[in-house]
Amino acid sequence: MNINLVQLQRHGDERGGLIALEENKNVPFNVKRVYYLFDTKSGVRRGLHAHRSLRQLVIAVRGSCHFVLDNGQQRAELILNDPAQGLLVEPMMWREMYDFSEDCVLMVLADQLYDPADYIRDYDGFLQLSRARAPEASLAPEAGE
Ligand code: T46
Repeated sequence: MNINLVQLQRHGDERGGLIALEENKNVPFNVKRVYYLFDTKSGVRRGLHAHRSLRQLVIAVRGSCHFVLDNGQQRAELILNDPAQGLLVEPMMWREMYDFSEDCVLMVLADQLYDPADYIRDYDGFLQLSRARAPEASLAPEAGE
């Protein structure tokens, strides 16, 4: 499964670091909303949903967490721990985050305002919708078959 990581340029100097985020430049969409997750308690799993149409760029600006992505056919996992790296999360991607470090601040840029109706919080429902949207992908033979 393709994991889309955006490498962000560090502009820091001897005084410290600085990274700039600009819509439709290093952020590949119009930014309508920014939010951040912090003070996540030990042992907590967050996310556990997909979005119907939301695009997001997720950056661990401090600390680290594990990030699971699932497109309905494949699951991939990575550790976010670099403020110079953004994870692009496309629509119809199930996501789960866990193992947050105590100091973790996960900043998320989104291309839409908050809309609870955009969330799919039931995994079986997500799988059904994902197969209905891309039936050919779920039936496609593996390369070489
Ligand atoms: C996502 C992952 C990475 C708002 O009122 N406005 C907002 O913009 C957001 C994102 C949330 N909320 C409220 C809704 C809940 O009462 O904040 C509370 C916590 O939200 P949620 O349980 O959805 O948080 P996470 O950490 O499970 O998921 C969040 C985002 O919701 C989600 O879009 O991709 O972070």
